[in-house]
Formats: sequence, C-alpha cells, structure tokens
Amino acid sequence: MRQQTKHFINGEWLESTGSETIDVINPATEEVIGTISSGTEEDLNKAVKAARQAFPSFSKSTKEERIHWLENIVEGYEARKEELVNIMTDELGAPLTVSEDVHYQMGIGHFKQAAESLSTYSFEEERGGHTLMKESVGVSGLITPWNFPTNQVSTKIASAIAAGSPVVLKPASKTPFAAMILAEIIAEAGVPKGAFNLVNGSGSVIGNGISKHPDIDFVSFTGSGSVGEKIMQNAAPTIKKVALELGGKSPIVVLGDADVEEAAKTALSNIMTNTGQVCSAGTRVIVPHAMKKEFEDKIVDLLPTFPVGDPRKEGIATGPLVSKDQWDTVQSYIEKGENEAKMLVGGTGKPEGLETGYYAKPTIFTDVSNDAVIAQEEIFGPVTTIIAYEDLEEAIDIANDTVYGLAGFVVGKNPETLQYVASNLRAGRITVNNAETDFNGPFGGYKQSGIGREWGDFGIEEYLEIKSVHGMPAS
Ligand code: TAP
Repeated sequence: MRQQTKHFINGEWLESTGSETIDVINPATEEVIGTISSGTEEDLNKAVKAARQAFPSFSKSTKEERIHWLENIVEGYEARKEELVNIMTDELGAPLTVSEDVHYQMGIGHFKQAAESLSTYSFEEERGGHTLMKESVGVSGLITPWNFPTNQVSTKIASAIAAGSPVVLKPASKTPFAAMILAEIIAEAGVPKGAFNLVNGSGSVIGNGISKHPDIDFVSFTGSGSVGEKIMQNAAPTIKKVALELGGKSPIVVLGDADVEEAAKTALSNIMTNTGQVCSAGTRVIVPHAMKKEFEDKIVDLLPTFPVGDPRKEGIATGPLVSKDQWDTVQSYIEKGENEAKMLVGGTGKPEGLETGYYAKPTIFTDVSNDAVIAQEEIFGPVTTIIAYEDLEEAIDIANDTVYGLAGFVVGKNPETLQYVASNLRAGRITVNNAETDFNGPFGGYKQSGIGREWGDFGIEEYLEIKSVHGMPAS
C-alpha cells in the first residue's frame, strides 16, 4: 500500500493542510493500492506562490540550463523504468507490455524531444522593423487525465521547462503515482525549487482552483469536453490563456485499394490499445460498401489476436477499463448501440472468466449510421463502429461529420488518394498507413477537440508570450 499523502511544493514534499484522502484503485483487482491527499485551496495557494517566486529567475534561465535539466530528467526517468512501468500497470490496468512500449516510451519521448527542439529554437529574431522576443508565459497550471499517466504529464512539463514557465501540476486522482515518481525525478534533475510543484486532489477543488487562480497565467488541460468548457468559463474573468486537449471520435478511412487485413488490424489496435481509452482513437471505421462484408469477417477473425485479461499476465494485449464509472459508461453506450446498429461481436457485461476487475467485452457494431449516438459520442472503451460509403467524397463527408477533429487515419495504397484524403480531413493529426509517431509532430484538435497544440516546438510555443520590440538599440 502506498500512503503518499504529501504534495511537492517549493522543492519539498509537504503534508497537506487538510486531512481528507483519496483511494487509488487497481482496476484489475478492484483493490485499493494506495492513498493520496485530497489537497486544499491552501495547498494550492502555497504551490502557486512558490511558482510565482520561481518565475523571475526560471523565466530568465538559459537554453543550455533548460537542456541540461531536460537531459537529467531523461536520465532519471530511465533509471526508474521498472518502477514506472509497474505502477502504470497497477494504477491504470495497462498490460505490462503496453506500460513499457507505449506509456513509458511516450513519457520519455517528450523530454528527449523538448531538449532537441530547444537546441535549435530561437527565442529572439530580427524581423526588419522590429525585434521579436518569445518569453515565458508566466506560471502555468497543468491538469491531466488518467488515460496516459506519463505521456500527458510529460508533454506539458517538458514544454514548460523548455519555455521557462514554472508549473503547478494536478495529476488525475485515479492515476497519481506515476506523476509522483516523475516529481522525484524532476527534483533530482536539479530543476530549481518552485519551478515544478505538484498538488494532488480532486478536480472540483484543485482543478477548479487552478483554472480560476488569479496568479496563474496559463492553464493547459487535457480531459473531457465538459470539464474543458468549465475551465474556459473559469479562466474568462482573469483572461487567462487556455490550451485544451479534449476528446475525439476519429475516423479511419479505408480506401478501396486497401489491404483488408491491414485495415482490420488498424481498426482493432485503435480500440484495443489502452482498452480504447485514447483521445485520438479511430472509432469510426469508414469502409467501401464493396469491402464491407470482407472487412467485417476479417475484423471478427482478428479480434482474438488482442487477448483481454490480467495486465500482469504474459501475452495480454488489453486490460480492464480504469474504473467502475468508466465501465458503467461503456456499458451504457453498448446498450445504446444494440438499439442503433447491428452488433457483430461483444455486448454488455464482463468477458467470461474476468468477473473481478473492470473488464469490458470488445464490441464491434456494423451498419452504423454516422448520426447514431455510438458514432457521434466518445465512448472511451473497446468499442468501434463500421460505417459504409459509396464514393470517396462521401467517405470524407462522413469522416468530417462530427463535432470533433482531433485525429484521422487513412489506410490504402494509391499515393494521390492517400494525400487527397489526408488533406481533406478536418483534424489536427492524420496518420497514413500506421506511420510511426514523430514526437516533434504537433498534437491537438480542430473544432471541439480543443484549442492549441502540444508536443515538440509547437508545444513549447504554448508556454510562450510574443513581444515585438520596435527601435531596439543595437548592442
Ligand atoms: P475529466 O473529468 O475531464 O478529468 C480530467 C482531469 O480534470 C482530471 O485531473 C480531473 O481531476 C480534472 N477535473 C475534473 N473536474 C474538474 C473541474 N471542474 N475543474 C478542473 N479540473 C477538473 O475526465 P474523466 O472523468 O476522468 O473522464 C470522463 C470522460 O472524459 C471519459 O469517459 C472520456 O470520454 C473523457 N476523457 C478524455 C480524455 C482525453 S485525453 N481527451 C482523457 C480522459 C477522459 P480528477 O481526476 O481528480 O477528478
């Protein structure tokens, strides 16, 4: 049992000023694995004060100092690999291989990328009539979700350090322990005291407090659209800069010349990796009418290649959902889907033999209309929808007929058609034929998927203000 009831404030682990705690549950066993503090406004105020005090010197730190801190974090992160991998399996329910190959790698990728981007980044530029300066945005408040415990936290912290912005982080209370290990790594990396602070607690107290705080200049939030909306409202009275990375209902456009097996694998990995709890997951598979039957048979055939089960067991691809609430939400969408479309496989309830743990049955619906609830709302579970199209223009219309625009996928062969579809999808990140992730590629959404971009140089720019100086004397 982890009893980690302290917050990291001004370079020290401090007891909370309140006595309330939050239990952290292992979703595979339904057992409590630890306790954190439910922080108070007083805790938050202390952290914001520390960040404000750190601002003058941290914002003026040199590029070399920031690269040095980022590289030290990479070293510390590597040294604690086993611990990070294990805790993410316990608090999130990710299979060990997913914790290592996806979560661990994504976390470290952002720190490496930030150091690399910084090495060629220019904070000052002569532009003819003026000098352009890019300066730290001020104190940043970071609010993160549970679905990628290191990735979501690392992309924000790495960019903030690169930009010289002191931060106050509130990790998701369902998965706080990976972030607490990261706090220890950051402290040991020599990052100045007060530049990184972590306050645990509920969204309603600490998250809400961050988005309203008059001494926080910028809020970077990742999570649900409904909380994103509240954050914008809370930030409005102080005209706070806000970046939001919200949900998605991303399309996978399968072209007529696609390899059916490749397309089916793509569709499955989108809902089975991280148990479908991925904001950018492709969950509307848009296939040509002529291919539909073959595609349906293939996806059902390949489903057993993603075994669901105990995340600590070898060979398991997909673990439980993160919580009972998330399980209930997914069940209610599957119930809705049963009335809206044809279910090929899956259904409500738990898979056989997995009665303990928040396991859901991978569920595939076909003959789905794009205006069905299951095709329009983010389910955040191992559920997908197959939608048929007649011609490419219809496929693109269906793909873009959503309030979201976080990601899109295209599978096929003809280069011109792939380019045409990629350039016509209204979304912030398009992946063609399962291309590898580039950590310098901006990540963020069009439409209701959010505001702003994370990752790489665009991610750093979120934490910068722009100043134009006219008549700067030559030095
Ligand atoms: P959210 O409620 O959006 O939680 C995300 C983060 O915001 C957590 O740190 C949460 O704190 C905090 N938060 C909650 N209420 C807040 C408030 N009023 N002000 C400021 N911060 C607040 O997500 P969830 O409940 O964990 O999941 C609900 C649904 O959101 C999911 O089913 C899924 O559809 C979507 N979701 C999307 C994403 C991404 S990456 N787009 C990630 C997770 C979930 P606590 O955790 O301590 O409550």
